[in-house]
Amino acid sequence: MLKKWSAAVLAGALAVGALAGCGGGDDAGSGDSGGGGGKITMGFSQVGAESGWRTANTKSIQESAATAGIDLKFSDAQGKQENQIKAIRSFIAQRVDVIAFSPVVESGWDTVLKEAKDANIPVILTDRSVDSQDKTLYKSFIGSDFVLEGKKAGEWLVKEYEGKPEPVNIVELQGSPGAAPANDRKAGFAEVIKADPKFKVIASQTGQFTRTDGKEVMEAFLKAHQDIDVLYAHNDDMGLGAIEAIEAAGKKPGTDIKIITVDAVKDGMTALAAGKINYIVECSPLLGPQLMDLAKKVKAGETVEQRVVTEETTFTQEQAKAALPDRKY
Ligand code: GYE
Repeated sequence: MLKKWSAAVLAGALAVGALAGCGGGDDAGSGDSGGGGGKITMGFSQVGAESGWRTANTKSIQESAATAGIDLKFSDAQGKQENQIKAIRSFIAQRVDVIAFSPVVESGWDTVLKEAKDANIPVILTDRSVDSQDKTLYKSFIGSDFVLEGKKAGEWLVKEYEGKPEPVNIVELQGSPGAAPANDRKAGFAEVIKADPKFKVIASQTGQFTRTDGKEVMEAFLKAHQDIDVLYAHNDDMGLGAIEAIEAAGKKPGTDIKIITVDAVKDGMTALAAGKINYIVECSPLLGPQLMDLAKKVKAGETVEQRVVTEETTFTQEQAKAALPDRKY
């Protein structure tokens, strides 16, 4: 039984090594790579490379690890929870000092997090959280308040249509199924708009947080519904894909169909400044520096806050024009 388990861990370790394509193989199997020398080793499992947000987030983590002198073992899960579980098991087998990851989906983490806890390896969640009831399974969660983001999107809409009694037909492009930002951005938005029955979500489907799917699903929405007033997309990339579909259908994005998105990456902000998007709720991907600080504190045995909420704002078209020249990502 034990043998079988070890073999599985080893297979996982090899798979992750191959996936990550980075160094660190020299200390594999040495027993305690994080022990001596004082240099912290962090195993990080990233969701994938689905969006501009994700690209900026990966860059932030890699750069800040280098700056902080932390040895980063980076693994890309390519959007699959099973890959993340394999990566985490491999990090445990390698005895890294800290494990950090951005969970692809919210549920199904208890077993592997328990394995990390039993191995005495602290876990820090970044960007997205898990729905585990046992909060001792991780030290901290640093990331945005996605429900609040959805609420901010809804609040803009309510203001925009204030005093106009006609029904407002909304289509929604959801993030990847089961992901915390998809669940929460939907919930926060729904909570705000339900106050007025004139707001009607006439179609809501996943666009997987990608441009390609955003475009495809919007094409289908446009074919099925002649009377779309508003698009609410859970990220910029899906909104940008949808803009292509709207233009191809001979409509004017931002005018014929109002568009609200979340993230505020450069491409989104450019479309906002150009009048093709109407409002963006910011979600910051620059989590690297805070994550490295947390890792150092956790390694030093200091107590850290269970929850660190990222500071964020919102952008109108005018604000986007002003902010664009200095936008870093
Ligand atoms: O909004 C989206 C990305 O988890 C906050 O994931 C992140 C989301 C982000 O793919 O663009």
